[in-house]
Amino acid sequence: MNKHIDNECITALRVIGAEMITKAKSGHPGIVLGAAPIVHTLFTRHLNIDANDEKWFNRDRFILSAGHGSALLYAMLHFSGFNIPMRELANFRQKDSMTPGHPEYGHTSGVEMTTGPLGQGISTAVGLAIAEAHLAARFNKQACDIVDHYTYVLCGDGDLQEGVTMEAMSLAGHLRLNKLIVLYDSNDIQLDGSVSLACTDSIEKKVKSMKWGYLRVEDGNDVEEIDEAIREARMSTDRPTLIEIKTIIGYGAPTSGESSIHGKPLSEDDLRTLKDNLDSNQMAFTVSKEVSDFYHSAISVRGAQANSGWNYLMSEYAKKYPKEYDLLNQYMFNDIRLKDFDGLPEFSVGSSISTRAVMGKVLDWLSSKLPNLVGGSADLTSSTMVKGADGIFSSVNLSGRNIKFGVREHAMAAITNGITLHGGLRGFCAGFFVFSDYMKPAIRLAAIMHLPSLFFFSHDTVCVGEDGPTHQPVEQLAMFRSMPNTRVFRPADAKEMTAAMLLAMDAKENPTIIVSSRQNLEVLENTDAEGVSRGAYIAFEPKEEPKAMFVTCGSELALCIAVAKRLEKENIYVRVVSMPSMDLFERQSEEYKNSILPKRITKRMAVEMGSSICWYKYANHVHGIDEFGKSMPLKYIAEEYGFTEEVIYNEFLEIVKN
Ligand SMILES: Cc1ncc(C[n+]2csc(CCOP(=O)(O)OP(=O)(O)O)c2C)c(N)n1
Ligand SMILES: [Mg+2]
Repeated sequence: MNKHIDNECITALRVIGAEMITKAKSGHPGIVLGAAPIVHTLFTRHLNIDANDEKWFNRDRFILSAGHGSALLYAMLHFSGFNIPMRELANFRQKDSMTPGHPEYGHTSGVEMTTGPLGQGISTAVGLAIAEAHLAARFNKQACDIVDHYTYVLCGDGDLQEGVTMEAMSLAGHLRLNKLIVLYDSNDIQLDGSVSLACTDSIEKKVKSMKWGYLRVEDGNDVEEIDEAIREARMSTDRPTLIEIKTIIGYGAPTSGESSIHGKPLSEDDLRTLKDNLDSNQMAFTVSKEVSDFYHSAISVRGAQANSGWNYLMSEYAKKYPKEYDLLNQYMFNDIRLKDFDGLPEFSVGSSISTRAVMGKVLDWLSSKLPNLVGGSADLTSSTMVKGADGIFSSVNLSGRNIKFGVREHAMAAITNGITLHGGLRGFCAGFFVFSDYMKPAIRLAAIMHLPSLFFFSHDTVCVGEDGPTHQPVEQLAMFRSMPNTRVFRPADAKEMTAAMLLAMDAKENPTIIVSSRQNLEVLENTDAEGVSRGAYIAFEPKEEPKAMFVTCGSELALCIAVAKRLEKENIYVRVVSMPSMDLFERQSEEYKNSILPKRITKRMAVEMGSSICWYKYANHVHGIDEFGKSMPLKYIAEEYGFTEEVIYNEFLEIVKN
């Protein structure tokens, strides 16, 4: 290998990365200068990507888990031929630039995932690797490995300190995801100072105990050594690999090796010193033709060749396995759709069933119709009733679609995102609603990335009962309803639940959260699938013009209807609006919204067994729960919090009178 050109290129990466940050007066030069040789080696010798076919299905995936190294990623993607012109590198972190502070999926070409919250990248990558392994098992044929790529991650010390990373790595090792390779930028420094101030774990022992391979590169500037380690990692047949690469943070800068270089831009003087130290005489934001030519041939040409080789393989596959080829195309273009509703579970009015049971039944039916649904529960299958089809996904049954996530909620959500992010598959997962707290950072990323991941929850309210306040959700609905680009459904009965599940399948650009009841709920004659698709609808209309109304959802709908019927007998006319999804309702036309919640009806009361805060937009009186729950059997709960006909009736009368 030509050592000279590798060094030229790495210097160019370092200098441009540092220039970007200095010009922006903001960013993280430490990792850019320290890890440039790692990224250079991976991109020029291993990573199969094609800037002219960005979404090439079988490309290798590269996730910059240490998202603060964005300048390095953007510079590398620029040299790899992606649509990031040099002026956009110079525009780093500026308003409306292509190069925002941290990498943003869907915003910058070549960026595979939004990163920045440490731990999310590496955990999501486990989902990508699961997707690859599953699709390979599903579609590959003898001598026709149509799905066959690696998932690479660059992470730092911080990523490995996050709990979510340990959850995800533990599952990845258990599942023997041998095509997952983590490059660990091990520089012994983090933001506040030396890593040893906060962490003295042996990463080697830790990862080995989780059934990972561990390799170590002593000199993070040695391209050959890094290359050799990646080569070895790629040979692994039974475990993922972490390569610990010893680097020097801020290499070449006056304060290299110190924590101050982590997030402090170099001054103009420091930049000059850096260039002197690295023997660079590049003008600002320029590179030699030698460098750009090398990158073109080592990344773009090599990647395009790999892509055309794959296309040839696909044409062979199409000839030999036309049916599978058609199906694979449907997977690849996310075109797996419901063609009929044969066998869709039905629930008769008047019968009684928990919405979690409905969720499970409808999901089983959906899985039988949609072969690309993959997911499972966090060790709660018998409670959430959510599971995937075709047996447990494991190293000996990679075509299984039921993932046993174990009690790893946070990683479960991130992995679900990775499965969806890969393309071809739709990831889902499930747990107790109260423990959605453990999943929030990953759900937030799904929303930011516009990923249609599916999050199913059971045990929606304090009606959990005996398990007490730790298990009784109160504020979680408010949390998710306030999250942008997130669709939350809290269905009132089996019919609304079925409708919500079907709607969730159509989502393309937002995560969906569906929250179900533990307790049985009567299937109401008033509920309506079409209404669910509008987010809110009139579930009960009195026989004369309503002067007041209830706005409610979930198990409280039946209660409000019962009260409204009683009031009707007393000639007090009250409308009941079922609002299973505030987000979906907000997206309806003004005309529709006014027809459901007309301004003339000013006396409104919202009723929900949860935090009242999200309801004041729709009602001036809210009967909610603004305290933590209490442990007691279900039969006492309604009384304890005033969710009885008597209490709601009396409260409502007060409102109507005033
Ligand atoms: C969840 C989360 N917590 C905190 C931060 C802020 N942060 C960004 S980088 C960093 C230091 C991480 O250290 P390391 O990974 O070793 O990066 P290095 O300093 O070596 O570049 C911190 C605390 C973050 N981005 N995400
Ligand atoms: Mg570090």
